Amino acid sequence: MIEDSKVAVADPEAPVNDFEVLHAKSPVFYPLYARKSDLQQQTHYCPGCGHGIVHKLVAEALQDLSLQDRTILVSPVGCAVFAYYYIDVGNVQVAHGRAPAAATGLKRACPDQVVISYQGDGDLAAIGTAEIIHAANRGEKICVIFVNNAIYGMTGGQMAPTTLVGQTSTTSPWGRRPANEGYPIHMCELLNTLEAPLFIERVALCDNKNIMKARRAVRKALEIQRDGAGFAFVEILSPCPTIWGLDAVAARNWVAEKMVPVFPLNLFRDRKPEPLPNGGPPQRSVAEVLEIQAKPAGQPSSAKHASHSFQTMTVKVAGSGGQGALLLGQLLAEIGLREGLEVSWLPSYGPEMRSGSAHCHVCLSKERIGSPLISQPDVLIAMNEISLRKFAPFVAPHGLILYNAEKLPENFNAPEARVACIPASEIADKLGSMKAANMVLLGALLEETGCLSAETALCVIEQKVKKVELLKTNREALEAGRQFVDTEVWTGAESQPDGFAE
Ligand SMILES: Cc1ncc(C[n+]2csc(CCOP(=O)(O)OP(=O)(O)O)c2C)c(N)n1
Ligand code: SF4
Repeated sequence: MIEDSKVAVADPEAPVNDFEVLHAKSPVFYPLYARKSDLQQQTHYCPGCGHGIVHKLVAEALQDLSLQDRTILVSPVGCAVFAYYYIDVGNVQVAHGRAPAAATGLKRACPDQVVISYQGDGDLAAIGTAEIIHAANRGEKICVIFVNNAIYGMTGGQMAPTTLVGQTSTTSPWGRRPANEGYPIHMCELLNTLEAPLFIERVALCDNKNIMKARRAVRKALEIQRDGAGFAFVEILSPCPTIWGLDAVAARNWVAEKMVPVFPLNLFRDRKPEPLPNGGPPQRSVAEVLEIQAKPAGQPSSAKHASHSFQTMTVKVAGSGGQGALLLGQLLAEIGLREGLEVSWLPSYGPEMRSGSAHCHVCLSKERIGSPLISQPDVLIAMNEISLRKFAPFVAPHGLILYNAEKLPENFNAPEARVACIPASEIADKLGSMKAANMVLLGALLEETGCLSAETALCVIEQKVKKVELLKTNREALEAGRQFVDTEVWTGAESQPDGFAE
């Protein structure tokens, strides 16, 4: 545990500022740890665990380099899973082994941030082997802190890729035998065969001198990130007294005596970044990459969004495979993108190629979108009865449901949302193709909510559909959906004369 240590003065009643602070917990740590209400002064790590020391080295380096406000820490699955309770930076906790991939995405999306991937050996060298190798090979501008304690700590001591030959574990109770379990994997040496990494060092938490070396290595790796230079990897041999069945001191000694001979300490690489030809790959806007015309940059956001009455609008489109629910969502997102909105589209479908269930989440927003997952959509477009029954209860109160049928099914308990029935499949069939039912529903949505412009929708459809005949049907279907909303009597759970509840 990391605690303030202070030198006491003679008068115990003296005000706090009479104490001389010799060494205090880094302000990069939260003052209190909110993980458990009764344990706010201490971490969850076992006494003598290396993770606490590594956290301290990272926090102090971030403080000294003034990086706290521009750092994102990606924490792993493993004993360090709760790092976000302790280190007060941007925090993301990711699935087992995926930290380098998540760190890649974060760094590319937020190039000004310093991104740290913090991982144990089970996480990094077993489940995440592919992620770390490819992130290193691409030379991602991230710092990887690899805490190697030769065992899976969190799961109670199963064998890790780094477990020593002869070392017992719950899954190798006879001791690791190379003929059966292979040899320990040396991650630094492995990564050192790649071209791109700039910095690779192995250090150990076996005594104070080596902890100081570890401190320098962590600092160096973070300086490389501060300068936006490239990939840095620090492997830290670290004690796990609990699983090793040793006390804290004996565990430190075990690092020096058993681990270091197998994993020699070394500065494998410390390179300067090489200038990229022509300054590196071109950075192009999303609109440019997708070959769609975006609004001119620099337009004030109020003008840019003048035509959108909402701040954020979320839509779930659901149906069975082949009905075009996912395509409808994609079109909505693309129309929004063309109109200068932030958009996301997240599909979800079953294993069947056709006739399985399929749905997608679409978010249209004037602000950056935190998560593409939508639990309470403003609008549900239900293309069949199963989707209606499944998702209607989750629609936001006073939201809107567009249902692909002439009337609601029997025994349907309508939620607090407005419900409108549109026989989209029938309308589309009369126009020549049932497949255009999604266009009918798109037209109905645009007309009813005014969320996006029908003109932009037409442009998108014209760009997507190359066959003249199909294009004609899709155009007509879009228009038919709009007309239906305008002219037909709607049926709905709480219908007003126009088919919608107030
Ligand atoms: C996707 C997934 N796979 C496996 C697990 C089980 N699991 C949780 S922690 C862990 C081991 C992590 O060990 P290590 O990376 O060595 O970190 P340590 O706990 O030793 O710091 C495993 C296998 C999990 N929770 N989730
Ligand atoms: S089990 Fe090992 S790695 Fe996990 S907190 Fe305890 S000492 Fe640390």
